[in-house]
Amino acid sequence: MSTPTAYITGASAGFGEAIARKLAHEGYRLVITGRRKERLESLASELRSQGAEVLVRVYDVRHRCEVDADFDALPTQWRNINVLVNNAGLASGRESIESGDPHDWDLMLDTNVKGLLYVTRAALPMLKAAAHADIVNIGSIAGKEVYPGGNVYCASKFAVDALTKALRVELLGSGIRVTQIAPGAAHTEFSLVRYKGDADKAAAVYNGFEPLLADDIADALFFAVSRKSHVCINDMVIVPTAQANSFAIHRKP
Ligand code: NDP
Ligand code: 8X3
Repeated sequence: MSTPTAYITGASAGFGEAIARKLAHEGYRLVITGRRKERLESLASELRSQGAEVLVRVYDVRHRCEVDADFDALPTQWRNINVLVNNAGLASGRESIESGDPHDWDLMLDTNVKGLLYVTRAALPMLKAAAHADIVNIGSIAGKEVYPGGNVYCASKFAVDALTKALRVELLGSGIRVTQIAPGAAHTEFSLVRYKGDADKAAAVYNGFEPLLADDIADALFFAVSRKSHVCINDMVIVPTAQANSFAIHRKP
């Protein structure tokens, strides 16, 4: 069998970076994408030095023309994608709808929902051409239950949940498995981005309990994509032991 190829969006940090490391370690070729070129190049150099084949693509998932142009320009030897990981995403702000900033809403909906759609649409012909393929969408516990101040971010992740189910119906019979991983609180750059660089606010999110780490999600993703081809893991909701749902976290004083 030829070496499998994974295409990972948002690989310059957090889950995407950990997933790239895990899949490289497991022998995958990787296409890693994001907006921060230096970070992607540095990760690619590290993984190449360990023997992995890695291609870096730099674009913004919010811009459909950029996404389409980048997929059109993918070199022939990189078009045999077996695993698409739709991971690029963010939260921006945590205000009520009444006091929220519509720019934050646009950013979240354009990235988390429309970006995922643009990338999936562009990748589908390649996934369909593969003997075995997986689409793994990174949703969230926020896509299962809303929490105070979560409003638009939660809506964007409810949309990821719906789109995952829609794809599974549409791709039935194609052999493409569609999986959602819905993590709870995980210590990445997520909160730093949500609170716009306020490191104290970001750190406080993880006070008093042990959050998930990006590696926990990378391990779960590898478990899903490495099942026998007749087994599809539809949905994995993964939370820290100290978290019961999207708003109940047990914090030690
Ligand atoms: P990070 O902030 O650490 O990483 C986010 C990644 O997304 C970065 O690589 C970033 O790359 C990329 N990204 C963001 N916007 C864009 C864009 N417009 N175009 C291309 N790439 C983009 O956060 P996480 O790793 O935690 O987040 C990854 C996913 O996991 C997100 O979808 C998030 O909603 C979800 N999630 C996170 C949880 C958590 O608690 N951490 C829990 C549940 C779900 P760059 O800036 O270089 O473009
Ligand atoms: C990120 C997890 O609970 O902060 O999706 O929204 S949460």
